[in-house]
Amino acid sequence: MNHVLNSDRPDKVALVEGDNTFTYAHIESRIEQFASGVLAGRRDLEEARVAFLIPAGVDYVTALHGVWRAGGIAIPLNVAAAESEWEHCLTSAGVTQVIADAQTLGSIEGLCGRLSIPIGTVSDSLADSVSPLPVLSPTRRAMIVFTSGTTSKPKGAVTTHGNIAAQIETLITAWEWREDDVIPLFLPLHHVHGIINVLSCALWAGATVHAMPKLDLPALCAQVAADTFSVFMAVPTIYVKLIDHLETLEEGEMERICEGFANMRLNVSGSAACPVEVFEEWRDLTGQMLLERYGMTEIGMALSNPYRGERRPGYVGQVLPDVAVRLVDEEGGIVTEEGTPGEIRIQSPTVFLEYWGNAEATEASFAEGWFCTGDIAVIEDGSYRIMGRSSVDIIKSGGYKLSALEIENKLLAHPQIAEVAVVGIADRTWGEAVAAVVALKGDGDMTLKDLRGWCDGKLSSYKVPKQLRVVGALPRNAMGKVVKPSLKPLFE
Ligand code: MCA
Ligand code: AMP
Repeated sequence: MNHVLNSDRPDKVALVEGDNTFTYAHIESRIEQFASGVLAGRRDLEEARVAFLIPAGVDYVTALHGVWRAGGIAIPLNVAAAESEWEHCLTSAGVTQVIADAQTLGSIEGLCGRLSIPIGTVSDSLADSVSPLPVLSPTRRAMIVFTSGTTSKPKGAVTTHGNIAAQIETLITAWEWREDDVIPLFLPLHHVHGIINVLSCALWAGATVHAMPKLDLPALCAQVAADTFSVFMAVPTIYVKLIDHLETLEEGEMERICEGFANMRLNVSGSAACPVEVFEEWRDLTGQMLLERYGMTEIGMALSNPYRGERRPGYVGQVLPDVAVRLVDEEGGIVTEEGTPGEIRIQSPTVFLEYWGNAEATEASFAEGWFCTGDIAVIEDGSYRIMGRSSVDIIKSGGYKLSALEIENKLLAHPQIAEVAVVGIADRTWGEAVAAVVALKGDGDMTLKDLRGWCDGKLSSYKVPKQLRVVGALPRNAMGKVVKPSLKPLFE
């Protein structure tokens, strides 16, 4: 169970990081050294929480797998988060050790000092000799991924080794992952999309991952044009950015890049709805029919268009292997007819164990043993279509799930803000863009620039409002609750 790194061909390149390549055998031995180092004489970390702040690359893989092998719970953190966001993750999960890299160490070591959490790099923890590593059952906790939701602070979703294996296996089967696959990894590695769908599936299959610390479109496209990759996975925003980028290039270069995409065996879109226009523009440019799928941090992937078969634009396809899906209507009845909407509920070995330290939230998220996603869908001609979410307080921007409540709570600390409501407004690039409506104390004014400047360092930059409207008072219903749908027209 703890060997999710392929061991069939040790000499094969597992990871490319800049000019460096790392074989499976090399990574395996580094993981064992690191696991032995963090164990520091103990036999098992016994689910101690080890957080890490490392961009995509060999150190990330070493830390993730090393913590798993040592019996710890791995907590990948957002390398670009604000300090208060890291603090919430470290304290709420009771983190006992932080691993950073040369670049990130400086930004988090002050916080770790204040919280008395030991911090070091991967190299600091590589043991000279390998000690016996614990044998882990699939029911053991393996990872915590922080996810925003309908609460103001992100919750830590805990997956077991068994959950992770099931999340990987269903995709290996459905998308026919192969040892000769090569995939670029530019997605953030504190979310399931990057961690499971790209990195873990590739390393399980014995494929090769090109790790990129961030999305660099020209560099990525040059590699695509050179036919480096066979599989490509991204959020819809990245396809929009690619389409825009391609349109700026001279014809020959654009054609070479489009040809590179055309030659791949698979292009996947997910984490947010892929607009039909994006599907069509991508098909017209590259000939690729994007495979759109649906998932969530708590469940891995659940629905997917087929690898072989019709991929319908605007639909997320059918149920993945070993996953059970039901739709439940507002009265709690199971939907039995096509065309009737209901909330997506999931039962599957891929479904997470719990929210860390939050039994109440865990219990509230299940009904009769089924995980309640909060997403509303309908089946039409055998294919699921996502219609929206049951909560107005969740915003999907560029694939990130953001909590309007979390952003509102931060903005309320602004000395001039009396009332605030945050909503997601339709945006071609981001899917939804964060927009704030504020009522001010006194008769001052506020510009978007002022507000964004004030947010700097207090929130991850992608959560900072992109639009602002100042009003006299927020519209409220008889219960005193802000009527959020009535705010969206302010931005039209
Ligand atoms: C960057 N910016 C954003 C976002 N990303 N604004 C809103 N929403 C965003 N998602 C802003 C920055 O704050 C910055 O603003 C400016 O854009 C440039 O930032 P930069 O980092 O250079 O942008 P980028 O590299 O072009 O990033 C865009 C991105 C990134 C590559 C699309 O957002 C991304 O990697 N998104 C994927 C997220 C993801 O993997 N989600 C999976 C979770 P300023 O200039 O003002 O500072 S969902 C999941 O895991 C489930 C299981 C699933 O189904 O997959
Ligand atoms: P996260 O909680 O960050 O893992 O994001 C999961 C959420 O992203 C889901 O609950 C959906 O709301 C949304 N999502 C993921 N994939 C899709 C998709 N293909 N279409 C529409 N929404 C999606």
